[in-house]
Order: sequence, then structure tokens, then C-alpha cells
Amino acid sequence: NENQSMHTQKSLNSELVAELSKVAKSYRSLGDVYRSRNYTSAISIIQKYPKEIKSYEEALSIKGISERMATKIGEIIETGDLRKTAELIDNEKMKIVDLFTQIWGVGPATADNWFRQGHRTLEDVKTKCSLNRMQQIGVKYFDDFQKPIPRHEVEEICVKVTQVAQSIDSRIKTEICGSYRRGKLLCGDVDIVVFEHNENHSHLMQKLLKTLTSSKFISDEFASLEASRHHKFLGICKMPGQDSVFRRLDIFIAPFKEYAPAMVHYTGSATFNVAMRQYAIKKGMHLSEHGLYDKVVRNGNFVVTGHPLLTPSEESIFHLLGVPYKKPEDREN
Ligand code: DCP
Ligand code: MG
Ligand code: MN
Repeated sequence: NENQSMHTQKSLNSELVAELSKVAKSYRSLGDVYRSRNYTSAISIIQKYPKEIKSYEEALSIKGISERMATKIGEIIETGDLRKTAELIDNEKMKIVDLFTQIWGVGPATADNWFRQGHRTLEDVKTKCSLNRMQQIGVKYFDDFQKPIPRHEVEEICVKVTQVAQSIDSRIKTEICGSYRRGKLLCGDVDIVVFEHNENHSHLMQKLLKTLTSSKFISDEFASLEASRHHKFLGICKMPGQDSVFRRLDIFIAPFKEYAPAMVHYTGSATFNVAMRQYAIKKGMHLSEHGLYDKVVRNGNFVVTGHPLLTPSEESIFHLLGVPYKKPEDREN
């Protein structure tokens, strides 16, 4: 009876096939096509084999099964699984979660969730996951965002923003902060702080974005909270030209009178800023991008009142906090 024998045949070595399939699948998602094919071809040979495979020797006797493969089959027969499988699946998971966290706007928790939901590739994420605005942009420009930005391009992007800003108000000054100011040769994004005399920045921000968007320099905007949109732009820009790359661009507008605290804040690093704020708290002070305050009254983490201190320079902020001055290059952590 053909049918019955097919059925028995299928269940004969099904555990073996299941175990080998896991390995093949892991190798495939790890990008090891060669090993993955070795396993899939062994699987199809085993599926055609008419008897239950009971030993390493029997496996080795099957045409097309190599000695290495027979060893693996022997291990599965004797122990029920392959030591290697668990390890491989761990590697696979690590590699994929790592890939997902490289998407702008995706943290480890989201990446882990997506993996557990069965997503394995960027294509899966693109087509099957519900993405917030940041993640949509992250997926759209995934390849470009993998490429770090050399300093000269950071400077070119700043020249562009500065020209437009100064055409709106000639007294405007801009500074490149972030990793660029800390001296990094390659930057993840471009952080530009635009200083103006006005304290309400919505007029400048509107005009700036209108011009930069209509000239196609800005391609996307990450719709930030409405409340901060007047002084913070997070989005994507691209220098003119066929070969240019889409780049992450952040523009922050601040009033001249907050020059030093803004420079400290936007120069970072983020870790360094946390440390600086801790020093402030220990002294009963509060440090933000707007200023340094003493006589601070807190309600939990929320600062209720404080008295602003004069901070004419970055040095003065360090001095008031009682910590030795650090040049931007030394503010990594
Ligand atoms: N910043 C902060 N806290 C955060 C994020 C940012 O204080 N959680 C500040 C300090 C950072 C600056 O903003 O240096 C710019 O942030 P980026 O995310 O652009 O980080 P970097 O410019 O330091 O590095 P990268 O090259 O990855 O952009
Ligand atoms: Mg940056
Ligand atoms: Mn940034």
C-alpha cells in the first residue's frame, strides 16, 4: 500500500528531519547559505530513505550523507537533539535582534518582541509589523543610515542650514554639536544648534523648514511632539546630487542668552550629560539645555523652582558645578 508506506516513511525519521530543519533554518538566517544547503540536501535524502535510521553507521551507509553529517545524525539519534542547535538558535536570535535594533527608532524590547512574533528579516518588519513614524523612516532609509557621515559632509550640511537661517535673520549663528563637536571622524547624524535673539523660535523654525523642504534638502520630518516642534526638528536631509546619501539631521533652535548651557547639552555625549546633571543634583542645582539653576526645589524629579545662574561660557558651568573643565573631545562619558 503506497499511501500507507508514504505515511510510515514520513514519520520514520521525522524527529531527525525536524532537528536538522532547525539547523538549516538557523544557518539560512545567519546568511550561511553553504551550510544551510548541506542540511537541506541531507534532509531530502533522509526523507526518501525507506527505513528508520538507527545509528551513525547506518546514516553513513546512505548515499549522499557525508561523514560529518552522519556524525550529526548519530548525535541526534543518541541524545535526541544536536548540541549545536540551541547554540545556533541563540546566535540567530542575537543576530536578528541586533539587525532590528539598527533600525532608527527600534530599541531592544521592540526587536525582541518582533523576533518572538516570528519576524526574521527587514522585509518581515516592513510588511508585517506596525511601525511608528520614526521606525517607518528607519526602514525606508535603512541602507543609507548604515553609512556614517564624514566630517566634511557634516560641515557641508551645516553650511546649507546656516545660509538659509541667515537669509531669514543675518544675526543668526549656528554651531555643529553632537559627536562632530566631540571630534569624531564619523558621525551618526548631524546636530545643528541655531542661535537667534528671539526667545520664541516658532517663526524661525517655520521659515527654515519651509525653505529647506521646498528645495528638497529636507525629505522627511519625524513628526515630533507639537510642543517641541518650534525649537526641535528631527528629520532627514540629502545634499543635492545623484550619489548623495540620505542623512539624519537634527536642528535645535536656542536663544543666544542660553548659548553655553545649550552648547554643553547638545555636545553631549548623552552619558556625559547624565553625569553632569548628577553633579548638579548633588549640589542642590539643576542643569538643563536652558541653564544652570541653584536654590532648586524639586517635587520628585520635577523641578518646581530654581534661581538661574549666570553662565557666560561652558567653562563657567563646569566651574559652578565644581568639576574640572573637559574639552568636547573628552566628553565621551
Ligand atoms: N542628548 C542627550 N540625551 C539623549 C540624547 C541626546 O543629552 N538621550 C544630547 C547629547 C548628545 C546630543 O544630544 O550628544 C546629540 O545626540 P545624538 O543622538 O545625535 O548623539 P551623538 O551626536 O552624541 O552621537 P551620534 O554620532 O550617534 O549622532
Ligand atoms: Mg549626533
Ligand atoms: Mn542627533
